[in-house]
Amino acid sequence: MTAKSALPIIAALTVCIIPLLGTSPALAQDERLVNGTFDANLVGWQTWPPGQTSLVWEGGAARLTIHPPAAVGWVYQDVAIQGGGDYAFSGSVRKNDGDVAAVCLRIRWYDEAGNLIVEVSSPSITEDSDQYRLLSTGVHTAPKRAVKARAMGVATASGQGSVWFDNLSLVGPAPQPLLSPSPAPGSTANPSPTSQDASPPATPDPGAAPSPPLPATGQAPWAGWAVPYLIVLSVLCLALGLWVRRQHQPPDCPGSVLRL
Ligand SMILES: [Ca+2]
Repeated sequence: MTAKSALPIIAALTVCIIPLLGTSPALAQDERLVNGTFDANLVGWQTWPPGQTSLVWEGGAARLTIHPPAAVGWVYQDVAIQGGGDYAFSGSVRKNDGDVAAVCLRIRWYDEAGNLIVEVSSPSITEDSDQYRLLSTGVHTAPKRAVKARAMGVATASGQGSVWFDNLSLVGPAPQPLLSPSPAPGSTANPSPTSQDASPPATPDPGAAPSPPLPATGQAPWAGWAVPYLIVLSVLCLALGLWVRRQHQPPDCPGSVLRL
């Protein structure tokens, strides 16, 4: 193979390999709340109890007011979470109202049936100040059977009182899609030699283009198809190079030996 004919192959490999090397898995940790910074509105947030709490957007923050006879109220947002994942809830709180006794942040974990499993809270702020102060629950592991978290800013009041929240953030993993059930330990100690895969692949759609196999945990996402793909591409480019070379060669003399 001459250097000239090898150029298309080198170019093709470069074009294919560089994007593959740039492939990286998505980060597992992410912000789970919507509009926790209250930049322009209160979208995504609700209050409890209805009729005895109100929420007003005020200067890029959320002002929660508790109205008697309620003595406790909260602003909250529900989000889907991954059971067993680690989550941290934090935010800035401004408590400068003598009718508000205390304010804190809280996570409540719920199971698939909507039952409250357990809750965790940050320390409480009880002293008044005109400044925003940071509160955090710290990192907590969601119960294994939890599917939903309720991120709450909670205040207790002795009259009608207001408290302000901003930069609320619940950081943790997104819920993972359900995987096919794995066989019970010991049930497939001696798998049948005729069975190559316990979980048959999904029925292929004859009109759909073939998709690359899903990567296993810890395996590069392109490892399954990159090598055969590059081999086929290399063969095609080699054939193209030979064909171009042949087009620019004088015809072989009768009786000459075919040279590659
Ligand atoms: Ca804000």
